[in-house]
Amino acid sequence: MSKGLAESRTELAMSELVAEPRPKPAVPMKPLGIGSNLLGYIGIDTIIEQMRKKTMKTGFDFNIMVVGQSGLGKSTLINTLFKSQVSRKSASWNREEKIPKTVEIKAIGHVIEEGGVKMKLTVIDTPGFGDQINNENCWEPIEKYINEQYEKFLKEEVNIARKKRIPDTRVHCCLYFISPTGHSLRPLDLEFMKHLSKVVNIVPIIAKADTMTLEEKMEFKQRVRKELEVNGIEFYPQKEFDEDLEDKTENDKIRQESMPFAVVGSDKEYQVNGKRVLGRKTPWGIIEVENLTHCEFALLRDFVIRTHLQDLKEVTHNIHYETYRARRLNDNGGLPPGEGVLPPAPASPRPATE
Ligand SMILES: Nc1nc2c(ncn2[C@@H]2O[C@H](COP(=O)(O)OP(=O)(O)OP(=O)(O)O)[C@@H](O)[C@H]2O)c(=O)[nH]1
Ligand SMILES: [Mg+2]
Repeated sequence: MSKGLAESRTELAMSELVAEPRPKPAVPMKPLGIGSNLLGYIGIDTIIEQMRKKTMKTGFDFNIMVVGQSGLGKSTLINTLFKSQVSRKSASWNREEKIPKTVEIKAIGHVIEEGGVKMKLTVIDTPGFGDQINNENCWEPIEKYINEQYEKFLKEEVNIARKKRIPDTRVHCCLYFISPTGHSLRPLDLEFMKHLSKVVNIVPIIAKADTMTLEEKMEFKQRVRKELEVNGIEFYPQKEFDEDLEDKTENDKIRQESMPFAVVGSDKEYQVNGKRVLGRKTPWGIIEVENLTHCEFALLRDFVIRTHLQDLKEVTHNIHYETYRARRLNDNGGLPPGEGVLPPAPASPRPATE
């Protein structure tokens, strides 16, 4: 079912927009004045092609983080993502040994190229949290990491000699792993999401979904949605950022039906009907992670990469980073600390330009 990344939303939208290729003018057209031929072709629609070419040249960054209690399969899901259709074509990823317990925040990067477009996918793995006797404020190291990336970006942005293209290490999406208890969210889950949903796009997911029956899964999903609503926790895609009715209709469906995606992870491959698939072998058969009748991993991957990637990046930049930037600049007289404060502008009049 999976097709290339090149057929992402952007490209589909482009093919719709440029349904009928128009001839390009041989010489740039003069601006239209009053009385000029209003029916003449200007070439505004070529902007899409120009943007496409630029993106092909520069590529883009996408950074995704996994967070949750220890042992819920975060590191495994990262491997699943890298080994799945996302990067199978370019995979040089051959880690067969057992995944150890994660002890520090670690970013793993991978360049994926499809249809001439390069994506630098970075997955940030975090150690399980909530294992301590006192779990108060245990989300702090994660919030600190997220803010550090905003700070790095801000420092680059306010530099006088700033880079043409600022490397983007900001976390665009945070997958929050919920334990498949079938009961309710733990206070820790609620606390984490309450705090972090203000600084990053959180996508809640139910981990190890193979441990639940179909009915249990449906009920649990409903209960989690309800609890998030009752506690006023906004996850991605946030209602307030829907841009139009089309967005709202599409996102309402995701918010009310798909979330939280119930996923299964595995980095082991098995032979099923003559095809090699990623799966988990059990006495009852093989659970295929990319088979939609088995779990929602493929839905999650498509949501994050094929339909909402650009939006995740935009919300990160326009909302979360902007909030951080405004707060930071406000606190420090217009510049981040350590950079000094600009002296007042000279009172002398500007030199004449003409
Ligand atoms: N049943 C089931 N087991 C899984 C799944 N994903 C991972 N596991 C198993 O769960 C165990 C822990 O997986 P990890 O990926 O190391 O978990 P983690 O969340 O990274 O743990 P920490 O690094 O301690 O935070 C391993 O034995 C995995 O094989 C899943 O979807 N279903
Ligand atoms: Mg781990």
